[in-house]
Amino acid sequence: WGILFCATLTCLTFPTEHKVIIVGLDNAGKTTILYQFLTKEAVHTSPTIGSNVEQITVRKTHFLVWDIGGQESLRASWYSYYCNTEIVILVVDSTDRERLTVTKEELHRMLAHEDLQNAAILILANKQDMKGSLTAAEISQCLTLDSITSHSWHVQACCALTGEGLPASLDWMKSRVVAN
Ligand SMILES: Nc1nc2c(ncn2[C@@H]2O[C@H](COP(=O)(O)OP(=O)(O)O)[C@@H](O)[C@H]2O)c(=O)[nH]1
Ligand SMILES: [Mg+2]
Repeated sequence: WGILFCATLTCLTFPTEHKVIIVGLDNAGKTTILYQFLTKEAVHTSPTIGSNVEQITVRKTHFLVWDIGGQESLRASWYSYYCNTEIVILVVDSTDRERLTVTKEELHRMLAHEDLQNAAILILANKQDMKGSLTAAEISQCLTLDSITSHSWHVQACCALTGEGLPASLDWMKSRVVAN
C-alpha cells in the first residue's frame, strides 16, 4: 500500500510531460510560435542563442517545448535535444524558397536519427500572411513528405503573428501523444 500511495502521489505531483522540440532554420518563426502557443500574442524576438523552454498545457496534456536556435553553427547540436522527444515541430518560412532544400536535408537527417525513431513530425508552413508564400501543399512537395513512411507526420499552414493555424497544431500534437 505504501508503494501504491507513493506512486499515486508522484503521479499527482509530476503529471506526465511530453517532450517537444521546435526546429527549423533561423528566422523561420520558431520563437514567435513558442510564445504564441503560450501567450496567444506576438512577441518581439531576437535570434535565439542556445534555447528557450516553456511548458504548454492543452486540456490537461502537458508539453515541455524546447525552441532551439537554427543558425547553421547551432544546427550541428540539434541532436543533443533529441533524446525522449515525442514530437518534432519543424518550422518553415514559406517565403524562403532558396533555403527549402537545406530544410529538406535537415528534415531527412533528423528522420534517420535513432533517438527520433518514435517521434511524430509536425511541419508548420509559417508566414502564410506574406505575399508569395508557398502553400502547405507546395511545402509538402518540396520537402518530399509523401516519401516519409517511417514516422507519423502532418503539415499545417500557419501565421505566427496572428496565431492562425496554431490551435489546430496543438490539437494534432495532443492527438499524437494520447494515441501512444
Ligand atoms: N510576416 C510574418 N512574420 C513572421 C511570422 N512569424 C515570424 N515572423 C517574423 O520573422 C522573424 C523571425 O522570427 P523568430 O521567431 O525570431 O524566428 P526564429 O529564428 O525561427 O526563432 C521575426 O521578425 C518575426 O516577427 C509570420 O507568420 N508572419
Ligand atoms: Mg528563435
